Amino acid sequence: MAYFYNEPSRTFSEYLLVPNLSTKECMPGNVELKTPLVKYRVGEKPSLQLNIPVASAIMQSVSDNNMAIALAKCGGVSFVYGSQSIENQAEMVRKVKKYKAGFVVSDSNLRPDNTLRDVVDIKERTGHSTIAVTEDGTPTGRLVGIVTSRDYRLSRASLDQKINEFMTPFSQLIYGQEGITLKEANDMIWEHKLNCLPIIDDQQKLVYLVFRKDYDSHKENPNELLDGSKRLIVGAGINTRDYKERVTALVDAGVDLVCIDSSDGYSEWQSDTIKWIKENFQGEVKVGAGNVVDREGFRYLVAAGADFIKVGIGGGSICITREQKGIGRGQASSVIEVSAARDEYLKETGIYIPICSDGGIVHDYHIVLALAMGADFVMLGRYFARFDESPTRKIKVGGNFVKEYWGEGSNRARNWQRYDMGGDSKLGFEEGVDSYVPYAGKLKDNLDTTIHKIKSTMCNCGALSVYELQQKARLTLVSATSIKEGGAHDVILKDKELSSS
Ligand code: RVP
Repeated sequence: MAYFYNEPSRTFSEYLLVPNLSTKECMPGNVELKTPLVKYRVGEKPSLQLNIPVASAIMQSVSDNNMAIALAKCGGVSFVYGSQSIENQAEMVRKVKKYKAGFVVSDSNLRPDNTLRDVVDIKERTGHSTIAVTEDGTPTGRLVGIVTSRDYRLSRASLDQKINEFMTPFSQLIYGQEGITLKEANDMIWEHKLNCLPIIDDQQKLVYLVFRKDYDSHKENPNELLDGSKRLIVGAGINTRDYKERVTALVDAGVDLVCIDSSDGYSEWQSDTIKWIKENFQGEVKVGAGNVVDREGFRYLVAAGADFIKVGIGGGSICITREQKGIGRGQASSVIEVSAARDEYLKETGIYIPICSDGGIVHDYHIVLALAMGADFVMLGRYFARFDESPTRKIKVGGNFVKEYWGEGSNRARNWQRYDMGGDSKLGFEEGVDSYVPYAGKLKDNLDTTIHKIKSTMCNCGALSVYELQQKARLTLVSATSIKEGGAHDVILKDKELSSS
């Protein structure tokens, strides 16, 4: 007879934290959010840790090089999406590893024979008003000039005017030579009253741009997640098909860790993939695996050698796997069972395997719940898709700004490897939707608030670290009535009253 679980499958919103004594030390400023990212033996230090317990999802609409840079600057990690060519993905990883705070690879580039119309278009697309003019229009081509809004007046000029007629030509530019330090670049910016300093190599090829504002922002990121060579840490998604070529290229590009991206990770394909990576790249790259939702799945992937385990099936905001296939499990139940399996494994072996709760974070407090239930960090898609740094378009719908957000199992992403069971690919079906999420501005502004909320809740629980929270938290199930009364209730909200009058 089939096995039946005694408990229903539960999600985060069905739980609340019961406060513990908050001692006077319990202030958000004293809370430490450092958390392990990969397995380690107790008594030793994990070789990779996060400074804040968040990762961005392995998705086309979430994690590219820009997201990875923005999130690592705040102390978290991105997994650059794997549903693209190996070359493109490796290039994105390379850009993150090459990134030097304050030194930006120019993302708005044109050729001298382009027109003012192209300038207007690119400005609209990227929101940036400094355009590098290179011979071939690439970010690293030979620099021939710069265009900023000071160089043209839209009201006067013809849109067909060629860039070389109005740009500031190279002969009149102040520039820095490759190898210059950020301090030296900044001194030049101040001395010459510049907004932007191009950095070129000895063949006059553009390498970076340094902006006046970036120097200040560097000082604002004390949590930056850096490797031993002070480069930002970055992850990448892989699949169980082309992993040999993909992992080789990603390691060459400098990736710190990879994660097998699959909706159901309890499979022999994942085991083979992990073993191959361990045999060929031991010591060079760490590998996470998943997703699983129970003890058996956890133990299977750990036995294969996984460095962390990702938990969750069907809980993602854009995910319709449960509807389409009837598989999955409530995210809270999954995290609770897998964390217990991790603790059991720790007792047996002295080895700690970090757990990532992936998908289904609707409110900021769900992150604290996931950590309290035993997760070491969480992975979010919808949350990050809303920000300027996500790779999708920002558009206006019904008077409001939104960003696009689509699932890896949607027809738009066509990431069939993530759902692949080795069957007839012509019979594939969607497991994700294409959607919009409300636009929310800059990543850092939002994440700072979220982190502050997490720390505040931890203080209520009397916990000054993730580990302490995991040990001390007291969780209670909430009744349906109690959920209803959890929000504002029995009052007339002012904005509702106004909108109906
Ligand atoms: P969310 O944060 O709730 O938006 O969930 C993001 C997670 O959803 C991803 O990390 C991934 O595990 C899952 N996902 C991505 N695509 C799809 C799909 O198309 N079904 N699901």
